[in-house]
Amino acid sequence: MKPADLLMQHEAAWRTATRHPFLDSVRDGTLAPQSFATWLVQDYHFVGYEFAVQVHLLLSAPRSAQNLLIRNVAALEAELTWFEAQAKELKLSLSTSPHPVTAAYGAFMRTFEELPFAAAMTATWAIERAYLEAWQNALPGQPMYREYIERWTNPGFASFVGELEQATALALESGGADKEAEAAFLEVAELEHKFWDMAWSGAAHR
Ligand code: HMH
Repeated sequence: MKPADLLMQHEAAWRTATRHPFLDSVRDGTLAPQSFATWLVQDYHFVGYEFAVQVHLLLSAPRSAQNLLIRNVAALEAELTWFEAQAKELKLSLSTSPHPVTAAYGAFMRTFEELPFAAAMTATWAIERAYLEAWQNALPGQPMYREYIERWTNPGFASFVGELEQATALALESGGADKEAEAAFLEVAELEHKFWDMAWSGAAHR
């Protein structure tokens, strides 16, 4: 099994992960400020969890994936700094509690430690691939969201996601982890969908 097979075989699930009224509203400029604020604060929490999980994954990664995973960890740390600056500019507090959906995503990512490396790598790729496609679906987007859209649609990010896909394909080559990899992929698709729903509803975050 290859990563591309997962995208094809689970096209419907993947669509719900990467197409959403939230993204349509980023595109047409009708997004409620509360929804955007919810997304921003919850995504900050999400990236914090993802960072910690990726540090762990790096420790158990095969030699061939270490360079790529180090760059992923560095990118996630830079993303936390970026989110902190965005939040400051918009006067949003980041010291709020994670929404249950965000917490569930964090709990899922912490299971990567128990998964075969190929399955953890599949999920790692799927998480980034989901954001690449989701924000591409918001293009060109309203000027006020330009920086956000750019972050996950720029060619550098797209090629990084391509590298994650290659490393995932390599890890999956032996075929021993296909079942776990497929389950992890589907879990990412579902959690991405729930994450957009949560942001869209503009759930209060205290
Ligand atoms: C919910 N999925 C979510 N947030 C992100 N920042 C990414 C994926 C990409 O890192």
